[in-house]
Amino acid sequence: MKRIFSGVQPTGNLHLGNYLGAIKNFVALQDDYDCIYCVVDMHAITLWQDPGALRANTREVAAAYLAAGVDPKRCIVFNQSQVPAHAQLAWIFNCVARLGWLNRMTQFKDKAGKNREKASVGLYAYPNLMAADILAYKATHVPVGQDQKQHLELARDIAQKFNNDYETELFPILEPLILGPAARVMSLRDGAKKMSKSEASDMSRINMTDGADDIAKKIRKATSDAELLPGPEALDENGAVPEETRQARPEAYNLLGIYAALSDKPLAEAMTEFAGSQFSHFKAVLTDLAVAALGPMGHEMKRLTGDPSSVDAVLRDGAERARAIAEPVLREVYDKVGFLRS
Ligand code: AQP
Repeated sequence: MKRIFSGVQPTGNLHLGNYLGAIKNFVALQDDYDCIYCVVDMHAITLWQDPGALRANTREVAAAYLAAGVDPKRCIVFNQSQVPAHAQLAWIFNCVARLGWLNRMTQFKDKAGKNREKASVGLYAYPNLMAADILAYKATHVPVGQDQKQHLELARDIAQKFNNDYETELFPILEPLILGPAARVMSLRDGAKKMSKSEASDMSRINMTDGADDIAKKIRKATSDAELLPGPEALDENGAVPEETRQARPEAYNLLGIYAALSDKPLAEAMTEFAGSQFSHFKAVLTDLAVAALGPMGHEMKRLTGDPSSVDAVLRDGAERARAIAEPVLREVYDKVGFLRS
């Protein structure tokens, strides 16, 4: 069976973008793939994390996977730092990837901002660790949101360069799986920015643990425009929103995309439903849908995080199964590189 690897950083404020862009797809994919879902705690410390908060957030991401429907018996669910092969392989990839490749990564530029000189080396080398995460399991498919596409292309380049340099076919070719109409969920306050954990305003995102009142308030106050909602004739022949059309009304298309993803409908069908409607009517329907989808999951996440030993047991079991796959791959890599094994 083809293998999938994906992960979410335990950096707090898990939101609807993380759910629709990643976690919801994790659940759908577990029937057809051998799935490894990681809480990438080593990625999280590329920016400062309070140790106590990191522990709590690690359990919260694991709880989100489980509450969304990831089955820890069928899938491997674990946190990255419990499997040393990630860091070991990342070092080798630090020596394979080229500086020029990393210099092109837009996420580093965004996250380092103007203070580049003060950014951690880990933040810069983050894509190499991400390549190691995936390739330590020889995973072939990686479900991520649109924002991670550039990192995946880099991971593919690293795998190819390693294979060329060491004259091997050890690593497979990676395929991104960017799924559904909400591969990029935008901020509720500014349709030009992605919904993000680190955005200061909590009104910009719907958190996975938000209650009905907060969800309703955030959707009601979400930025909209003065026009009626567009119909499906705005879409191109593939049922997607042309970029210029989106840029003209980013908030409208963002909310329609969220509606389509939450209701498991193609965007064209969602747009047919609301063509010519007022935002106020659409927002009321969207609120009910979001509360119905997120409410039970938020409750289950809170129940699980209230019982940390049960979450830790899932992570421990997952880590053991992950090590059993990654360690032999790492041994193969070490042999290719020429590291002596006594
Ligand atoms: N807005 C989004 N729309 C769709 N998918 C998204 N993802 C994140 N934001 C959106 C997807 O969620 C997965 C986990 O992301 P991550 O936690 O590893 O890191 P991130 O992409 O940096 O997430 P955030 O929430 O935006 O955090 P900050 O604010 O720290 O940068 C990935 O599959 C990602 O595509």
